[in-house]
Amino acid sequence: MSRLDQMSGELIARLDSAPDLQALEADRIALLGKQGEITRLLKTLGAMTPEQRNVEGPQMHALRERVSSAIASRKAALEDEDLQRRLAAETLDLSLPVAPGPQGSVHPVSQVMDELAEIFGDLGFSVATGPEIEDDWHNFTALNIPESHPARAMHDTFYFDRTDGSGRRMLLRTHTSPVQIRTMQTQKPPFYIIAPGRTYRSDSDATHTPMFHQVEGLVIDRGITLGHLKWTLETFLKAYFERDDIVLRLRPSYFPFTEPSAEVDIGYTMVNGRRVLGGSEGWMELLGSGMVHPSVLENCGLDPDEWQGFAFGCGIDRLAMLKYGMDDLRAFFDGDLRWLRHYGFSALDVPTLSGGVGA
Ligand code: 2U9
Repeated sequence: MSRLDQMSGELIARLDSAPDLQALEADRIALLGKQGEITRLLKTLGAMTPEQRNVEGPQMHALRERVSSAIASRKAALEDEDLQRRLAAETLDLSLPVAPGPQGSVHPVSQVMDELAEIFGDLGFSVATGPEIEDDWHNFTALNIPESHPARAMHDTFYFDRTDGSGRRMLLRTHTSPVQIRTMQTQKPPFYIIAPGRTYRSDSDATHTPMFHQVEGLVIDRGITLGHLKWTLETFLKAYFERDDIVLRLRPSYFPFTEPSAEVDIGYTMVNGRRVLGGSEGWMELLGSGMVHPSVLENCGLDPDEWQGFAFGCGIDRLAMLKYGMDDLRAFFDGDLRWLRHYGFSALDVPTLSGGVGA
């Protein structure tokens, strides 16, 4: 084997195992650079006899060719290894679409409102709505709460400075009851309605926010009794909490707009130290209710001897907390996307019981 053949074998082996691109470049300069080993070798051709040059020349050029192609292929292999390493380590996928998907979700309060409309819809009720800015006649007087009545103070009302055209004080409604008053004034009985919506009271702590959501129900028909009230609430709560063992307890109470009035407690059972709705080991206050006061019917132009009815009222935020296990009312209004994502429902879901979201 000639001296150049031996040199070629050693150089190719060294280049093929160059550990990285930097070492390969250093080798390239040391061999093919201006002062490189092979460059200097080629320069010796000038001092040779023509016969010698005819023999050595092709061998030296062949050596240079083999070395530079070995460098090129090792360089390609090292660059490919580098790319594979970077691809494996990079977490940013540049092939993803730029526009993100929908960011919002259905708020639990909206979800519960839709569930209420769905369940009561099945029972023959329709949803009634009305203004959030009300006058004191529709919010109080018509509901048997006259000017001097202590219940007005109890409601911590937000009043406006202005009165309406007929001298009535304007306010933010403290309950959704004025919706039912307006319905009774403008439509004909019988009525089977629920009135969900925003209500306002000047009150703020862990369990009260100045704006909260209420649902009230009203049934006006002939021959309506407390029995219809209890059955309706039981049927609603069994569907809402998706449990057949819901038990209710009616406790005597007082509201100016109902007579008799009753607080409704829902029974719970202790399971592993937690209260689970259903059964009757303990009781939790859930909503208020009663038979519509004859004076309220009269105020709306109905004859109490012909028409009777029941009504109930409940905080929607409380209904949501109980069903979905939330513990702080204030989080409902913080606008914290993490909370909303945790408890909210996908923007594209159909947020009704029949759509299966609550199941
Ligand atoms: C008309 C006649 C009667 C609605 C009723 C309650 C009892 C009640 C509270 C529950 C918790 C409000 O959100 S809360 O603070 N409501 O206890 N509401 S009966 O009675 C009516 C409504 C309209 C015409």
